[in-house]
Formats: sequence, structure tokens, C-alpha cells
Amino acid sequence: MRDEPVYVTQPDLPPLEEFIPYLEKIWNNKILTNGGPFHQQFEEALCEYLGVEHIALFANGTLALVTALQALRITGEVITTPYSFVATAHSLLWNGIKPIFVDIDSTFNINPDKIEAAITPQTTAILPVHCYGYPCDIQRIQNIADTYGLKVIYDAAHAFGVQDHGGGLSRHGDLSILSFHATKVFNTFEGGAIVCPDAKIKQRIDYLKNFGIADETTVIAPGINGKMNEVQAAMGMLQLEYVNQAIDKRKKVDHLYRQELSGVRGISVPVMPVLTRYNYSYFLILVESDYPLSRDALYEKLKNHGVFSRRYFYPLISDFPMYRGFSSARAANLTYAVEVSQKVLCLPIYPALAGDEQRRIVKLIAGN
Ligand code: T4K
Repeated sequence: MRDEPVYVTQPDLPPLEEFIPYLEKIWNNKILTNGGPFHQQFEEALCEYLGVEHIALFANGTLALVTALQALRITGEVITTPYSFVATAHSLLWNGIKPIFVDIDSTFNINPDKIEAAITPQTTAILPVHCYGYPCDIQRIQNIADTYGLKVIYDAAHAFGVQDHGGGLSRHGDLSILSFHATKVFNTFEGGAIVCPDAKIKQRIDYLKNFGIADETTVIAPGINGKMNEVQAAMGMLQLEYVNQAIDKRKKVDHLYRQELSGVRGISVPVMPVLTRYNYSYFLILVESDYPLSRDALYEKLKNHGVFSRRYFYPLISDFPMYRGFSSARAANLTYAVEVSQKVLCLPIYPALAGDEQRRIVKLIAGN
């Protein structure tokens, strides 16, 4: 008998019967969107959970990114990483901004040593990604931004619930963006948010995500429709009750993989960054040159056995046709990003993943 397919992730869903009372409330009060009661409650609850001052909810993380750039009036060139999901750079193109790709380092994040060489008179901001929820070198990035008068917007789509010694990771930068997509640690089916440091910028973001409407007769900017609806917000409220246990289960999955994979020749597992709390959003292995198969051959082998791993993030964003030629002439060397993108494989990780499934996956990798 063939094994059941295993995908790179599976959304964590609360018990359906617990969601029904939320839906009943929505059906009764007939407020479906445009900043209803669940929207309000969820913003407050999220601020508390993440330990941040202000949050603006969005229909998804991409609209949050696009709007964050508008909110800070970013133009010209923005320095970013080629090693991310395409949405990071797409948000720049949608704003008519030129992405300038800079190499990553062993943390999978933008290499701060390489940023300064990519700065030109047109540079207005840095858009780093906390890739896999591993934190960027926040201090050094901020120092560079301060020296050159640049804004910093973090794409923290992978970093929900991650904490460093000072608190939630999303408190850093001028703005920080979260995604609550179905494939994320915390999901509202689709969803996203901008974490902002002060009420004034939050007000501007709230206008921008609602067509720029300030009141019935006033439109202050060419805004977009980026709003999160009431069903998403209600789902978020319920999901918050379960997210800690979901992260604990992910932690167990991570630990079992590490244990089972240790000693498999040619496979290395990145060392966990030093954090107060990690979210175990991804489990990645590096397929090294002494492994008997290429990374892609291992990917195919797993697929043939019903295990759908993913090559996040291959190809590099800079290799897609619409981004060719966008690297900085002086900082165009993306050697490390190229190397990593050819070695990484993200294995299935989600709260419901059974230990037996994990052992089967490791057996396949180990060649048994
Ligand atoms: N910035 C970064 C750094 C990001 O990673 C992302 C999104 C964004 C910004 C943008 O945020 P959003 O606008 O999405 O909120 C997935 C997600 O669609 C995407 O949200 C995510 N990053 C990216 C890393 O991964 P795909 O194309 O790999 O997804 P897909 O549909 O192949 O799903 C992967 C597996 O998950 C499937 O094989 C099965 C499982 N799955 C998926 C969905 C959607 C389910 O079991 N149920 C589901 O509903 O992009």
C-alpha cells in the first residue's frame, strides 16, 4: 500500500465547532468588513500577544508590504535580499521602486557587510527578510540606516511569535510585516499585518488600506483595498488560543528531525539562532556535496515516495525574468545566495506531523 502524501506544511485549524459561535455573531450583527468588532478585538489581542504597540491588519501579507512602502513614501531604490519569496520584491515593483539585491550570509539573511556598497543617492530604504524566522542582524542594519538616513521595513512574514532578548522580533525597524497565510505558523486562512511604532503612522496606514478614505467626503491618498474581513479576524481570535500549543508541537517535530538526521552523511542541519523563543516555521536541511544525490535528485526521490518537500527559496528572486539586471553593479555578487539556494530543502513541518512519518522521511533521506 502506498503511503499517504506528506506536504511541506499543513494548516493548523481549531476545532470547527469552536468557530461556529464566531460565525453566528457575524451573521447576527451583519458587519462583514470595514473595521468591524472582530477586527478591533484582533488588533488589540495581537498587540498584546506580540508585545507591540500598534498593528494594522491586512487581507494578506503582500498587501501589507505594498502599503508599508506607500505609508513611508519610499521611492527610488530599495536594498533587499534575493533569497526570499517573490512577494518581497514584487511589493517594490508594484510601487515603481527598483529592488537592489544584496547577498546573504550564513544566517540566510541579507549580509550587512554588503549593504553599504549597494547604497546610491537613489537609495531610500532597506527591506530585509527574517528568513525562516531567523533574525537579521538588526543592530548593524539599523546603524547603516541611521548613517545614510534610510528607512528599514522588515519582511517578518516567517517570524510570527519569534522573540529575541528584548521581546517580539516584529517590533524592530520603521515597520514590520507579518503574514497569516494558510502555510504560516499562525493562519487566518489569508491575512497579514503591519506592525508600527506609533499611532500617527498607524492612522496613515489605516487610511491607505481603505482607499485613502478619511471620512465620508474626504480621500487623502490613492489608497488600496487591503482590509482584513470579519471572518478572518474572528479566525485570528480563535487561532490565538491555539498558537502556543501549535508552536510547542512544531518544536517537537524539529527536535525529532535533528535527532534522527544526525550522522546522515552529506546532510547538515543549520544551527538554531540564539533566541528567547523560536517559532519552528520551517525545517531546512542543506544537501552537501558529499551526499550521494544532488539536492534536486533528493527532492525528486522524496516526491516519488509521496513526500513533498520544497526548495524554498530556489530560484533566487533575482533570477526571475522581471528582476534581471536589478543587482547593484558594486554589490552584484550573490555567490552565497546562489550556493544556498542550490543546497536547501525544506522538509515537512506542522503540528500534526506524526513521528512515524518523520522517521519514514529520514529513512528515505538516509537511503535506507
Ligand atoms: N514575504 C515572505 C518572506 C513570504 O514568505 C510570503 C509568503 C510573503 C511575503 C507574502 O505573504 P502572503 O501575501 O502570502 O500573506 C507559499 C505561500 O503561498 C506564501 O504565503 C508563502 N510566503 C510562501 C513561502 O509559501 P507556495 O506557492 O509554496 O504555496 P503552496 O500553495 O504550494 O503550498 C505549500 C503546501 O502547503 C502545499 O503543497 C500543501 C499545503 N497547503 C497549502 C495551502 C495554501 C495546505 O495544506 N493548505 C492550503 O490551504 O507559497
